[in-house]
Amino acid sequence: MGRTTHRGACPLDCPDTCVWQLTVEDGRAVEIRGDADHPFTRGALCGKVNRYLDAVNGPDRLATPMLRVGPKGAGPIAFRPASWDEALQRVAAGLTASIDRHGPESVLPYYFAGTLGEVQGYTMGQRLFAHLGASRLRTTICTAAANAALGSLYGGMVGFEPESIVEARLIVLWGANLLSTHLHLWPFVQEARRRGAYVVAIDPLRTDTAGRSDAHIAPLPGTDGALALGLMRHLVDAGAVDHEWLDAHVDGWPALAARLREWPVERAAAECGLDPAVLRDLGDRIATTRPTAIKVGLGLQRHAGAGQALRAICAIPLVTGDFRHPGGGALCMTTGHFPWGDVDVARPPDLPQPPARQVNMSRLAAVLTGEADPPVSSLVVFDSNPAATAPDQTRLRQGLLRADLFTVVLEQRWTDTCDYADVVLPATMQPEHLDLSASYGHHYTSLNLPATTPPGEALPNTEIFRRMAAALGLDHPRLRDSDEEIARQHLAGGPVTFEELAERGYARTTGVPVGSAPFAKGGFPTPTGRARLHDPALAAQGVDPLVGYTPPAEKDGAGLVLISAAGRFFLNSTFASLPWHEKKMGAPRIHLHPLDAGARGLADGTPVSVHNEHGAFDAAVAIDDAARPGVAFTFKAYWARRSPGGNTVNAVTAVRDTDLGGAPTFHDTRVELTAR
Ligand SMILES: Nc1nc2c(c(=O)[nH]1)N[C@H]1C(S)=C(S)[C@@H](COP(=O)(O)OP(=O)(O)OC[C@H]3O[C@@H](n4cnc5c(=O)[nH]c(N)nc54)[C@H](O)[C@@H]3O)O[C@H]1N2
Ligand SMILES: Nc1nc2c(c(=O)[nH]1)N[C@H]1C(S)=C(S)[C@@H](COP(=O)(O)OP(=O)(O)OC[C@H]3O[C@@H](n4cnc5c(=O)[nH]c(N)nc54)[C@H](O)[C@@H]3O)O[C@H]1N2
Ligand code: SF4
Ligand SMILES: [Mo]
Repeated sequence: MGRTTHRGACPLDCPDTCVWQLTVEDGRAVEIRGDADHPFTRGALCGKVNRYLDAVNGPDRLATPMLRVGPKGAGPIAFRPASWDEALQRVAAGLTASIDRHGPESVLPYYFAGTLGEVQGYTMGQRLFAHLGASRLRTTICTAAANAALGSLYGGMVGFEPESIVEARLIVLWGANLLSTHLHLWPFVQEARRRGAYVVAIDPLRTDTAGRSDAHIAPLPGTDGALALGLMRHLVDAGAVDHEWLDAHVDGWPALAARLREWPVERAAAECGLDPAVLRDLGDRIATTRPTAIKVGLGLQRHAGAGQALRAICAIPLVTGDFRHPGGGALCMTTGHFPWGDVDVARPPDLPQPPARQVNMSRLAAVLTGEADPPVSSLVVFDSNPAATAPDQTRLRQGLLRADLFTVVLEQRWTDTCDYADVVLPATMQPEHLDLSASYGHHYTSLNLPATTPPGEALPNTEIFRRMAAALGLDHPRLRDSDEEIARQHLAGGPVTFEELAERGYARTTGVPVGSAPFAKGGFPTPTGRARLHDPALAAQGVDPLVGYTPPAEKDGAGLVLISAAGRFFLNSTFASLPWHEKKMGAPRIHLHPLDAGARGLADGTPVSVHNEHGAFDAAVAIDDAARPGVAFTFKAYWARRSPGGNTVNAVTAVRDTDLGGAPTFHDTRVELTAR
């Protein structure tokens, strides 16, 4: 067959959505490189995806369906291989038994962003389960607080155009560790610096990104709302409010201005554990620098007060009028700029869908252990590994071990979650299937066409759900659409055709040009086009309608605050079982400031149990002054089955909703340590 090169897109849950060049020999991928033409990829992938072919060609790829024949939780030894026919019969029988016993809402699909693609991501799964009348999943695990906050403030997940950050003169990286999690934005930040920009990182930890910024401010975790209020108060005192722009494009300023009278800089600084001079200095810079760009990370929202924090941070540029300028304003994610509403494709209006309850994915541990009525008695997991990534792991495991729970897992390799399955179905990886990828960090869409042969009998998610529908006796045409048809449905009415994407690989699809200021003249995607500092609709949800501050739930708790941030060589729990990636990350460690280690008599390398009322996990102490005193950190999404003690950091995280959006509060966690 010879050697061919194929353009494809990285499917991982990362804002960069890189385009790659894949070299294929005899149906097998042999080389992967970043596409040199793509304006955001610029010829380089990240370290972890440079080794993506370890995952694609790994000897541990699932190649046949597997049926459980032994106890739950025992791992692959409790399974035997089966044909697709037998496996699908078992799935149909399991789901049907559940429906007969407790009704269709007893079936819960559980999925997230293992692949971000519009086709393999969730479309066919959502169609099948919505048609069945299964419980609807609220996909809250990552960005729900930010979605709700920005949906209220700006009318959607929109912000400044990211490549235009080169125009900014002050860049605030607010809880955003670009060097680990948004690598391809960093060169644009560096370009801005060459043009004279000053870069400030706001993060309780001195991350690599913070260490390489011009200044680093380390507030107490979960206090960003107070910090933002204090900064806005300083802007008022400094006479830096852009009244003309505010009056023209924003609702609610008089009410917020009144609230800011209660937030002198000293109060805000005390709440954040900062010297007031630090706030004043940043406030002065913001007051006098146009354009200022505030790049807001995702991790900072994993606190009880996330909704108010995101609203308050993203209110700052409304007060300064920064959206007037290219590269000015705030940006969390770019998703709201894309012209396609996924909803009609994932849940087509012509497909009958009985009304069904919603289930919050972040509450899975509670849902499986009694919170749901009728109970969830069937769980179908795809594109996700909740046994490693969902909060309250010990309770979740009790739920997954329930004898009366029927669990199906679609996976590429044997994860923690597979241990608790009744049926494991082998899924394809990106080089083997068709997908269409928008982005949450830039403005391009890319098409990924199959280029290699999948291992054994692995199938795309879409095909697995098409066959599952048939096995359940469902034959609506929307449950039979091909992958290409689904991609075309997503593209319908948009600015680029399937053929154009097949030819060029990617296209800019938002209608927002590089170097533009999309909200210079307002036009926010709210019904009135005005941004909302005060949003009466929130009051109906029991939420403060005015931008404000919700303190951390664990504010007065004992012990250390524990942040479990993104690790550079894993992507959530993806890659965490591959030898190269695992070696790069090292065994689980808990990083402590020297003062906190000293106070506990712990030396570097001491094995400890990290524990609280929810559970415990094992790690080795790393003495590290990158941690703020009182704040410890580790990395998220190691696998439990590969961790010492068999638990991960999620054994100490709680099932608890944020103030807005029903998102989880992973970093709003207190722990104590005991030497083992
Ligand atoms: N290499 C790699 N890249 C990834 C991921 C990965 O696992 N690995 N995960 C992907 C996913 S799913 C996501 S959602 C994104 C996450 O992308 P980021 O938001 O950049 O990542 P996090 O590490 O979760 O959090 C960012 C920073 O927020 C800080 N932080 C925590 N609490 C607070 C707080 O209260 N205030 C402030 N100001 N900062 C705080 C953390 O210390 C951390 O340095 O990255 C994506 N990219
Ligand atoms: N303690 C702590 N926990 C966290 C976080 C934190 O900051 N701290 N962050 C949270 C965040 S931001 C997120 S987004 C979640 C993510 O948590 P998850 O959604 O569980 O993400 P991953 O761990 O990457 O698991 C994705 C799985 O999907 C599989 N997969 C990929 N593509 C496909 C496909 O095409 N078909 C099928 N069937 N499977 C596929 C991969 O093999 C992988 O096992 O974790 C959360 N968990
Ligand atoms: S994980 Fe992110 S940075 Fe790495 S290749 Fe994929 S899209 Fe690019
Ligand atoms: Mo995420």
